[in-house]
Amino acid sequence: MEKKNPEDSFQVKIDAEEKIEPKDWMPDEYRRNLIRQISQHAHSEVIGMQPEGNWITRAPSLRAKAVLLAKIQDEGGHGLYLYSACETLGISRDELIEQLHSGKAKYSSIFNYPTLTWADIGAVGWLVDGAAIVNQVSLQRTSYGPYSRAMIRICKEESFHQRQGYEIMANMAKGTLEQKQMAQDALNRWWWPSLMMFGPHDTESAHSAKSMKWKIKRESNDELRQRFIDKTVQQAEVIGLSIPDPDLQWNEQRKHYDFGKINWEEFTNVLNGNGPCNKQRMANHIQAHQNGAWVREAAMAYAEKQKNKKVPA
Ligand code: FAQ
Repeated sequence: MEKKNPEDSFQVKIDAEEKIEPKDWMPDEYRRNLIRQISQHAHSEVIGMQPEGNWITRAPSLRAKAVLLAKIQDEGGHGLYLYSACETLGISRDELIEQLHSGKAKYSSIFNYPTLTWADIGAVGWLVDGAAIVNQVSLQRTSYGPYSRAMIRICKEESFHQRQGYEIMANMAKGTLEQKQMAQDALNRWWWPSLMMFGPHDTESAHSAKSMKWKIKRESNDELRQRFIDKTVQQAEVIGLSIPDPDLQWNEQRKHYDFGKINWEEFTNVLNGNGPCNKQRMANHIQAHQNGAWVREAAMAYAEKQKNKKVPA
């Protein structure tokens, strides 16, 4: 009988919706593409703690502070699940961090924008977590087992994050005129960068074809972006805020909102390290990593000691 080549058998498994596990054979390019995407995702979760961390000490109430703290800790936890999933592909945590610090690995463009007022914390939760959920619900069905399982757990926590942000926006929108203006201003500044989180249009997306074939990604950048817009426009209406897009219009034929042009020049500029906060975000991460060296060394020394301990007969 003619032997199937491993690429074909791999694709048969993918098409049959079987999960690929760490010890299974996989094409090198599948492995590389996953490492790229999962590590970018992990770095995003961890760098994403910075714009929110900026407001812990200035949260307007004890309740708001406790909720924000819990949310930021969740993001750190998401980073850890994702780094662990990525390590199952044969790359070490040190290499992943090195790739982030050298600029070889990206993190989401959205975290290079500043959080100027408390309303920005609302906008981050509502829009950034809202966009992240749309993307991650879809990724729960990704073909790589450890990534898929991490996503299922992460999605449970993200929906609380989105509500935390929407509650802040809803309260500010029904507050004083000044508070409502702050909420609108935050929406104006975070709307377009949130749409950029979904990546370039499908026709420009370098990795989509392969990632869709291998079911790393289950829906395209444009499909997910459209779903986010359709959901969010209605949420804005409910709290009386307006989406800053004069071209936004319900299209009865498509049963979707049409929307204006995204500024891809701004997106490229941020990806190239020239967004408002890129340098600050990276400098903070490098410094925190260096400051934590003694903790890593102590943990490794303890693990080594435990390994060498004689087991009593
Ligand atoms: N920012 O060919 P594609 C969160 C890059 S988690 C930066 O379309 P792909 C939670 C892309 O890497 C947010 N770079 O790429 C939270 C590639 O460059 P490369 C993160 C971007 O991978 C909330 C190039 O452009 N979520 O927010 C971006 O097929 C609040 C060509 O693009 C994930 O990472 C971007 N926005 O599709 C935490 C989800 N878009 O690598 C704290 C998982 C594209 O060749 C507070 N990732 N690029 O150098 C994905 O679903 C995909 O990777 C996409 C991009 C959809 C992001």
